Amino acid sequence: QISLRGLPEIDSVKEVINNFNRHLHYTCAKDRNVATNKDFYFALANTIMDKLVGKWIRTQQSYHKQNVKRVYYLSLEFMMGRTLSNTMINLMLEGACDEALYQLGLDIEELESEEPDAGLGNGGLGRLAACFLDSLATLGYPAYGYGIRYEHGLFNQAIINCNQIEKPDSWLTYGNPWEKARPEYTIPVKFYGRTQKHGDRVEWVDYKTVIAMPYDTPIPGYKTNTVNTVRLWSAKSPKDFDLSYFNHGNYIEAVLDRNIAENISRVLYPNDNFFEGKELRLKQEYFMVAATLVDIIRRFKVNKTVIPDSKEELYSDFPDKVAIQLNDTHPSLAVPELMRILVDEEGLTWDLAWKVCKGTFAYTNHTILPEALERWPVSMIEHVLPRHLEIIYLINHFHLEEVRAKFPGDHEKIRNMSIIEETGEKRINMAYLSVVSCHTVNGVAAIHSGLLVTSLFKDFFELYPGKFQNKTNGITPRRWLVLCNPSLSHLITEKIGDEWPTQLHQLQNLKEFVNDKTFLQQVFKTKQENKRRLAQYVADTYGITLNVGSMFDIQVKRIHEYKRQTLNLLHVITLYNRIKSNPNGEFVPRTVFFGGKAAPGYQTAKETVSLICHVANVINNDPVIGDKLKVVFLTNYRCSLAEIIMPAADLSEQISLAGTEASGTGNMKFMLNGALTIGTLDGANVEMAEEMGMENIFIFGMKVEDVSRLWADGYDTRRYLARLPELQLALSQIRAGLFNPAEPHKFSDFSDNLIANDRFCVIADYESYVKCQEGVSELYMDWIKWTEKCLVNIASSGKFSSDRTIREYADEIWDIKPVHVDLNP
Ligand code: 26R
Repeated sequence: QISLRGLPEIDSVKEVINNFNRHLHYTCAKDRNVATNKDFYFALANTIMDKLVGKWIRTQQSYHKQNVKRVYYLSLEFMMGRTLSNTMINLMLEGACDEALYQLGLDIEELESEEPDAGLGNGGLGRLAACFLDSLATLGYPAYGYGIRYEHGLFNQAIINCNQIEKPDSWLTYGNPWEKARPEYTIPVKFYGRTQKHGDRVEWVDYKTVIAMPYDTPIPGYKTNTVNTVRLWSAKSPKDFDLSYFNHGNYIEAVLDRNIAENISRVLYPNDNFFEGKELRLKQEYFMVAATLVDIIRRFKVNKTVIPDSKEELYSDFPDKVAIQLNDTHPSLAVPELMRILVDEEGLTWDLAWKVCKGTFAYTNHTILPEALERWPVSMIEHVLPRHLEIIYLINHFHLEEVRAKFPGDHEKIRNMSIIEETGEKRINMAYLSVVSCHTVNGVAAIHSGLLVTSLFKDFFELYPGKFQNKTNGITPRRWLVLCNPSLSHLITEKIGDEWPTQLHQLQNLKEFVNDKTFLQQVFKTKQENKRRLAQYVADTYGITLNVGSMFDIQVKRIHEYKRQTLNLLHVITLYNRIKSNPNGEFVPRTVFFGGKAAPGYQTAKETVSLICHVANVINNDPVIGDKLKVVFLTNYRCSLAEIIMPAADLSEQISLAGTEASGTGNMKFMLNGALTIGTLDGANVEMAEEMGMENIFIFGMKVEDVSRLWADGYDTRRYLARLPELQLALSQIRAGLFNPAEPHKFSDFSDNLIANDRFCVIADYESYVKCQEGVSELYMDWIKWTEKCLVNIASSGKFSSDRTIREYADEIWDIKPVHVDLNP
């Protein structure tokens, strides 16, 4: 029998048991009488970690010996989720561990659930970084992730009286068995001060120093010897943090004050798609980038075998050995920082330093929402990073010379393309800085990359047409199918063999079974089992009993107006009203799930969460509704919860306004797990539809062109409302407080604002959405036809493996090759 879990050979089971007992005793210092599940988790985690280190060391040795070009993925966010089960799967230790824990009388799933998520990210961008690390290691690419070791990741969400409450996430409280501190590689990072000119050399003086301490986490590939590294920096106060205190003999004060410097890595900013120009955030970005570049240059120099005659010669092949990918503009200070190191510290000419930078950096854009673009006030950069401001001005100076040469006399264009914005408070446009400084700029889905060159970077596309590329996002099929959906994985493996987790296009081979009724039945049964698991979670967590026969209709993602959770909710209210006005009519039962965090400062998003919870309470407790309709808000949506949700979905909601969602990656996770999608022609939905065919997806609403036309012609929501009585009713019910009679005015403004200022065209797309949902319900009545389409969805999802994405980056942007790691060279 073919299995993905790895065979539980007797020797390896014994080894796991011995090491487990050893760690329980020596590492946890506990015996079986007093050990808790946490201890058992740590004993198992340490056992698994031991199995990694040999491969980890060998991999790093191979990169060094073969002196290969490396890629550095710089990101302010890595949303890794849990590590234990992923590591067991990638090392093929699952079978042995299952058996060992069984023999020890322990429940492995219970231990797995002791692990806190490493939630060092907000959403799509951070999770993408984590999927990329998995693919880079699986494909054997010499790669490093670099980021910040936030003491507190994304906040935990609680719902109290229908309102979101944020609680700090303290993922490190019990210690992190997956990381190794490297105090020997500590790096000083400078802030503040001023510059001093010595002829044409510039010196940065009177600065303050913070120490960056690296923590390494191994990233094992799936069934390979490759184990890469993600290195996260933690801020430490220098020993002589504030000399003035020590000098005044105020020893205690001086030691207490060390906390201030260490605040840099204290907490992840919880804004998703909203730029807030906070000084601490700027310091985080520079802290990460400065420490990382010292590390990269150190490793570059260590790999030099012949001592070069000059600095020019030393750095001439830097771009042949180093590729640096900027995950959005958040790490884009790496550009002026590398210029500063090369020019001020290494004494290279500006021109040569600039050539090195352009050959090294590439930039990925993840959003075109204007409020999300980083535009740092010049005054703040001047204060925190005085030398970098001068360098940015110089970069802009040479850039504008080029623009003038290309568009002589076009002053408007020159103003528009300046990296320095001069209207209002002077600001640095970090996206423009990145486009100018990088050799390649990419979007994350075809439609998004198209919009980059026709709108956000239109003028830059004229200047450098060859610079722009598309790299459609992907997800790792290991976590998002093998790990989270073992029963479906098993079913697939029985049909098409066990190579699909690394050759996801092979899922195409499932298409020959679309008419195999027994197989469809098995797929259907698997979905039912996964739905039962989610229903059990909902019963345990909220005491709500769900009808597993109902359609599980799910929207999980950050709460944002552009993602239009409100559109979904208006549909829910419409269904509610339809049942109420015709209680004995035919109705396809649905359970509508919402999940996602609202940024703590984003009022409208928080109101959306609240409204969803109020509507849920009313609907779930209305005896007329029964189990025809239920609404569940899944609190604290995160990686580990997504792993339960994705396999259990019938319908995936991907309903952003066309042109606003850069790609989406949740959409791909649902598709891979056999949900059907209702969505707009936005982000990667477009390519999903292409892969599966329009007959296998529910597409509704305006296209990008329609949206442009709507605004050009003047969008008036009242014209839509006038002919949509059901929408009018829903909005007036929200306005009048039908869902929250205790506080009837709570959502009046929410409702009024939607009508007065519908920036994301919820009202314009409502009719098309509701009609489309009727088609969904009709299809759901026929389980065979429904499951056929699910199967086509799964079979068509091969393109969305992050392995495909990473190969494209490697070949078309980074120019790096896989490295074979030999364990016994
Ligand atoms: C604080 C501010 C600067 C900020 C802005 C935007 C912080 C975080 C973000 C998150 C954005 C960039 C993000 O996550 N974008 C998402 O990237 C995913 C991966 O490419 C896409 O799938 C998704 O469509 C996009 O919204």
